[in-house]
Amino acid sequence: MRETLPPEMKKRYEQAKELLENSDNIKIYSHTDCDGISSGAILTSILERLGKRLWKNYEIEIVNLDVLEDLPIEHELTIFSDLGSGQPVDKNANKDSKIIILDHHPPLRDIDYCEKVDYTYLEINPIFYGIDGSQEICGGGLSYLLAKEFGFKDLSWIGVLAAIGDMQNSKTGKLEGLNNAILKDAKEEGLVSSKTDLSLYGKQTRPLFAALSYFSDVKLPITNNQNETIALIKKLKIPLRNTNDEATTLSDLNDNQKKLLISELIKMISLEIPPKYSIYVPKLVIADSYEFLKEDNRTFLRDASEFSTAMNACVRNDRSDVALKILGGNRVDALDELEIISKTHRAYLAKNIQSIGESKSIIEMDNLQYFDGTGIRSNVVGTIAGMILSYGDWRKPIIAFTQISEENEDLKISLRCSRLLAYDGIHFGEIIREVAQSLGGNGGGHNVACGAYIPKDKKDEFLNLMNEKLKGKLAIEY
Ligand SMILES: [Mn+2]
Repeated sequence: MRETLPPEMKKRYEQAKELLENSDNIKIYSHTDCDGISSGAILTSILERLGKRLWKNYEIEIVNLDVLEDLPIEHELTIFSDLGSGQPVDKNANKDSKIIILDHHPPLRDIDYCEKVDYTYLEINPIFYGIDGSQEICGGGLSYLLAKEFGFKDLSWIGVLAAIGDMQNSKTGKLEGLNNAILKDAKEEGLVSSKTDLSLYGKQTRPLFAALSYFSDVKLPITNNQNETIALIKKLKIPLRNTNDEATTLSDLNDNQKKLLISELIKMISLEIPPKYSIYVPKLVIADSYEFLKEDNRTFLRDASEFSTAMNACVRNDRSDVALKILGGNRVDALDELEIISKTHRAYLAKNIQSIGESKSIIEMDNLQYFDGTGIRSNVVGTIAGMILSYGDWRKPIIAFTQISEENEDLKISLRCSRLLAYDGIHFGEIIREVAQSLGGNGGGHNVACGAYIPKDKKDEFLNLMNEKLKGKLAIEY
């Protein structure tokens, strides 16, 4: 995988730099997720540093994809980041419009489209150059590369955060290609460190016994059972409290203790899985982890995964303003607000997970399982599905549905699955897109986490079609 920009792509960055320098009235649209908010933060930092704010002449809006359908193009320069390639965003452009798109999603228009229109249209998308937009670079990375044109290499850490938030490392357990080049910049700047680590969520802030209990790619005796995780920790002679008498977190462990835990987990997993999955087991427990060196230890801003969760909590609770402040380095009030948002968010998730997990409302079909998430906000139903997986059967994907919004009764579908299924080659994002489109909806996403929108009366048909499509693809009997 290449770590430098193809010359043609680099040329477009030089053009983008010029457009930014020469425009005064600028609008940024970015996507409502960690990657989108990260790109937005990088772009605003660039504009701030160019002095664009002095005349209050740029604004940023963090939006869902559906607002892009009929957007007026009113500013001198409009920048779309982490979105735009897949939507008709230039529909209302006129000959004076200038548009920049920095997106890593599959493009609707081809690489030469800019030559066919009479306005300035500059689309930078890695897919045009054979670079994989799902694991080599994301929206935040693309925005960082623009910052780098200006010499702002200190923004590289946000590119790393974006990549982790976008799960760009999910296939191999580490950042690769252009993402790795960005990581190198961040290391050179002394902002990020990375190491091979035990792959558990909550390294800095979750007690180890809790972090272990959330393991759900395979149902283990420790899954959702903190008595078992505590017994395991004691068995390995790892102290439950650290030297400061706080609950031990993964970040407190030394290499030897991590090794013990890794080999114990590998043993436990191997007992539970069909042989064909054996080769993937190490990838379930070992992955690179990334730390932000300017953040305090034992805070959720120190570890890239935990930081990305906090950013998602903001955007999903309509508080992208707080996320932008945090990323822009304005921590004074924003940190308190972030704390409250994260807490409320966690409580909302926990309440829903408990009621679904305990009411045994997961319904089994031959090749999938699902639950009715009616009442759950559509922008968190995926997160909840991922957490509910540990109460169901890890051999099958789990599907949840809920109403899109109060005004829109159509259904938002989310699918989550064990990483083992994805490693085994099933791309659920593609399957769900196909099925949703055949029912007049749309969908897509990653192989382990994806979603769709379908008409409200198509639920049963959707489930039956998915069930049918997955026939023979899963290792259910062994
Ligand atoms: Mn993205």
